[in-house]
Amino acid sequence: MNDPHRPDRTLCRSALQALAVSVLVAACGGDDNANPPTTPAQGPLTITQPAAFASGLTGVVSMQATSSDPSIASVEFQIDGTLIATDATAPYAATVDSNAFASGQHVLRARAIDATGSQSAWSSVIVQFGGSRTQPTGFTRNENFITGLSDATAFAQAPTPDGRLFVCRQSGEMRVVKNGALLPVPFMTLAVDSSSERGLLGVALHPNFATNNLIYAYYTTTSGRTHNRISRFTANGDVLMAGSEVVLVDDLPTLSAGNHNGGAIHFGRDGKLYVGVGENGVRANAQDLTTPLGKLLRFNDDGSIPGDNPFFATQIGLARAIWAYGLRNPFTFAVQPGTDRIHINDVGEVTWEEINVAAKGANYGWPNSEGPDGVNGNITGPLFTYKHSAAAPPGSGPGGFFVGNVIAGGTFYPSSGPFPSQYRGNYFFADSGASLIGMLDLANDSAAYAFGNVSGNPVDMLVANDGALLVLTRSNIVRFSTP
Ligand SMILES: [Ca+2]
Repeated sequence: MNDPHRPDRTLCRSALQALAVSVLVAACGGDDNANPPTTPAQGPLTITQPAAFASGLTGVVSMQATSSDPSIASVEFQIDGTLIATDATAPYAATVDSNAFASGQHVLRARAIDATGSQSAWSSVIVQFGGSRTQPTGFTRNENFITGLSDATAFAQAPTPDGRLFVCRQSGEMRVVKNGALLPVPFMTLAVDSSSERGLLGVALHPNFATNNLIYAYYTTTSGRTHNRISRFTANGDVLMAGSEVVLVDDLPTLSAGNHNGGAIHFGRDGKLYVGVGENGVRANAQDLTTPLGKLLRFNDDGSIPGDNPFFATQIGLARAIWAYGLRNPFTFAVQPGTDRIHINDVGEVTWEEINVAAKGANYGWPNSEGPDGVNGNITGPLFTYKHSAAAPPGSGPGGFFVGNVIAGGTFYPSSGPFPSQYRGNYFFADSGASLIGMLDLANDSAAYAFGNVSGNPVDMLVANDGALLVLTRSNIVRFSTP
């Protein structure tokens, strides 16, 4: 019987004979159906300590790397893409204080540098820090930055010096946070159907809000029939200018199920309004290009549909607004400041949560694909995906040690700001059920690191005008700042 694994075993045996490096025993695995290598060997350098997928590490963590390459001049050690130390003397070693980092997943890397300055590839291990740290050292987490909300769903910040926050409550109120205080008088109170996952679900401020005072909202109305609607409002100071609602999109389909409404809305760098819409509990909607359900939509700021949308020429009605499809419940997405990059957080069913890179006309696969499963044909797989349950061994699967069940919140940290350089330019995401904040290192193959956690259930995130990371939970706004 043909054994597809035989070539690998042969390679492993010869490698063992040639190098006698004990760590390769684990890398080769004990049987033909072994788990992935527990110690990846990349280039001439191998991290021998800690072991890959080591979990519950606390205190000072020792790192060691070995190599049979005599030309090595020094070895550089990193945690989460940041230099820890350089060691010029074998055995190559460094230490990192796990207490300086949030509990959860971190990535340790090492590479060799020879006398000519030439560098090896990074060797890396994924590990999990234990303990109970809720944010990295040097950061402050204020869980009570804003309290007194309930059933919050989304928020946006005015791009003006006052930095007012507009916060949606599912039950229809939009509230204003001004000078660090929740104003008692709502900006407006919309008549909504807030049963199940319906309600006031999204808010965006016009790019020229500072001069035109235009605010956009996505909410479930029962006007005529039960459906989601996108309207534009005009602010008069901290409250709605009476009678200023202009309904821009009123032909989203009549809802059947109460769940999977999506609801996130944001302006792209192109000045277009992007809208995440769930498949409303009907899986087939996501692949059906005749319905706007299960899609990322794209509109002009007046609610009309841009002629350069990918299906404008082939669809009719609201289906012409489709920008990307194959989504289940894109409850949150985020636009990178200064670029066209958009990350869509698609809430999974029972197995995977995923972050997708938005692209014109792309199909993210639902319901034929979820997370890394079933990605084939024209399906665009996720940038990052994590599971609802731990892999075996924990940390070894896609998503590493990240385990959650509702991705809800994402934001790009700008390329400048008070956060240290290793945090800038990265993508932060939140899981509502696991109450965790993760960070994708976009400069390092989108490796994921634990950033922090919160007590409540996140539903949205943004980077405030002052460079702090704000996490909206159902009841509070949590502020992560430096120091
Ligand atoms: Ca997908």
